[in-house]
Amino acid sequence: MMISRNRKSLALLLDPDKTEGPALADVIKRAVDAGADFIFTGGSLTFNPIDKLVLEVKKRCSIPVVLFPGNLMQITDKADYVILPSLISGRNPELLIGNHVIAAPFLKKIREKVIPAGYILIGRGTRTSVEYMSNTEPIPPGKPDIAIATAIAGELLGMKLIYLEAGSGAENPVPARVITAVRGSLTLPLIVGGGMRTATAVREAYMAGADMIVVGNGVEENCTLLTEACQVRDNINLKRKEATG
Ligand code: 1GP
Repeated sequence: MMISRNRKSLALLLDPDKTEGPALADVIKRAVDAGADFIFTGGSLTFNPIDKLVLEVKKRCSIPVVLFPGNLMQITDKADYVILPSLISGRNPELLIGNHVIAAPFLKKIREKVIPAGYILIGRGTRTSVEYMSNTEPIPPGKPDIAIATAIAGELLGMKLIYLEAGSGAENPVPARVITAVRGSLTLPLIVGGGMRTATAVREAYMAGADMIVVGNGVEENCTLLTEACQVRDNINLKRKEATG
C-alpha cells in the first residue's frame, strides 16, 4: 500500500492545466530536493492529456506518480498508482458509481495499481471548484459526526483509504477536530488536503491524525512550503520512531 498509518507522508498535487514547461521542471526539482513521497496528478478541468504530464514527471524524477482523476478524461495506465475516488460525502450517482462503471473495463487491466478511496468533502468557506464541478454539497465543518459516519461507511464498503478534502485552493484547511474525529473512528489510512498554505497548517493536520498530506496551490504561492512541510513530516516520523524504540 502506498500509504500507511505508521508513517507520515507528503504528496505534491500537480494540476495538469497549470503545469507545463520550465514551471514543471522547477516544481519537480523542488519536490525531489524537499523529499516529497508522491506526486499526485489530476484536476477539475482537462486541457492536456494526463498521459503527457505523467510521462513528463516520470522522465524527470523517480518519485512515484499517483493518478487522482478529476474526471473520466483523466484516466491513464502510465501512473504508478491510481486512486479510484467515490465522492461519498455527496449524493451524485455518477461520482458514487456511474463513472466507475464506465472506467472499469480499462481499470481492470491495471487492477494492481488501483486504490479505491472514500473521498469526503468538508465545506471550508467559499464554494470550491470541486464542489461546483461535482454538483454536491460538502459536509459542514461543524458536523464531525456526519464526517465520522461517512468515513466509517466508506471503510465498511471496502475502500482502502479515506481522503478528507477541503478542496483545492480552499480558503481554510479541514479543521483539526474533524481530522482527529475521523482518524479515531477508522482503521484505514487517512489523506488530508486542500487549503494548506503554511508549515503550521501542515503540522496541525499531521498532529490531528493525517497520515498523508497533499499540497498543491500552497506550493505555487509559497516556494519554501514543500521543504518546510517535508521537514515537519520528518520531525514527526523521527519522534515517533524514538518513542516506539
Ligand atoms: C486537492 O487537496 C488537494 O485535492 C490540494 O489542495 O491545492 O489547496 O493545496 P490545495
